[in-house]
Amino acid sequence: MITLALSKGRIFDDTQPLLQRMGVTVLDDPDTSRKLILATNRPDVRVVLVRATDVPTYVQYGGADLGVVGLDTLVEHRAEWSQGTAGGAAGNLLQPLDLKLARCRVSVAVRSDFDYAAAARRGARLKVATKYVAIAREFFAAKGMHVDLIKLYGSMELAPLTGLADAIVDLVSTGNTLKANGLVEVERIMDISARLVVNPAALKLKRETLRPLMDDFARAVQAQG
Ligand code: PRT
Ligand code: MG
Repeated sequence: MITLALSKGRIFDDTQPLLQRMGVTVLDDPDTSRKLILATNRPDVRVVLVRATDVPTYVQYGGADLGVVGLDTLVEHRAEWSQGTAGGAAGNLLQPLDLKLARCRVSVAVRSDFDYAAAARRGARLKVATKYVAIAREFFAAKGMHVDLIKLYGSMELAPLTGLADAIVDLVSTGNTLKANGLVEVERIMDISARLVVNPAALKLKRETLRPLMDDFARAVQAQG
């Protein structure tokens, strides 16, 4: 049995056309079913639904053989892991494939009335709220900017509006959310897309079924253009 970890919402939805092209159909609808383990039309392939931030953990520990996760989440996971805060000992993650879906970017945004460029020139110490502490730390360190990072788990856009922070580091895709909240994008940190991650031990033990499935993913990505 091959277990594929997906998160509900964007990642699950965007992965479906890819799976369809591979001839894999998920038989339950995660929006109406309460099941966390979903069968597919292939008796040897099943899907498990986990939180987006838990996908790397599931795959790393072998709770799933492979998974789909945003590069943002993967980079943060790796940083926590190397700092030893993710706990435990498990195999590494193979990241064999850019699935080119759920695309967005990690950016710095501020209130439209905040002069970010001037603050940066002055060497002002900025308060930055984000879910992406590792990505933000690395980015501002490379720029030589001093920042106080404030970890949030959601609704980052609210932080500059309430005075919690001067800036946020968050995902942007259309930019509509920033606009609706009177924020502007001032720096683009990295481009993001979903990645297929694989458990290396599973690749050894289940090579005969897992390798062809990975090849199917690669072909489906190429076909999607
Ligand atoms: O929701 P939960 O806390 O369970 O987890 P999650 O928020 O990590 O999951 P989810 O499903 O929201 O996102 C999963 C992955 O989708 C992310 O890790 C990204 O790799 C990818 N992705 C692609 C996005 C977006 N685009 C995106 N636009 N994830 C989130 N957004 C949010 C963004 O945070 C902001 O609030 O959408 C808003 C901005 O969108 P625009 O179009 O208004 O700019
Ligand atoms: Mg979300």
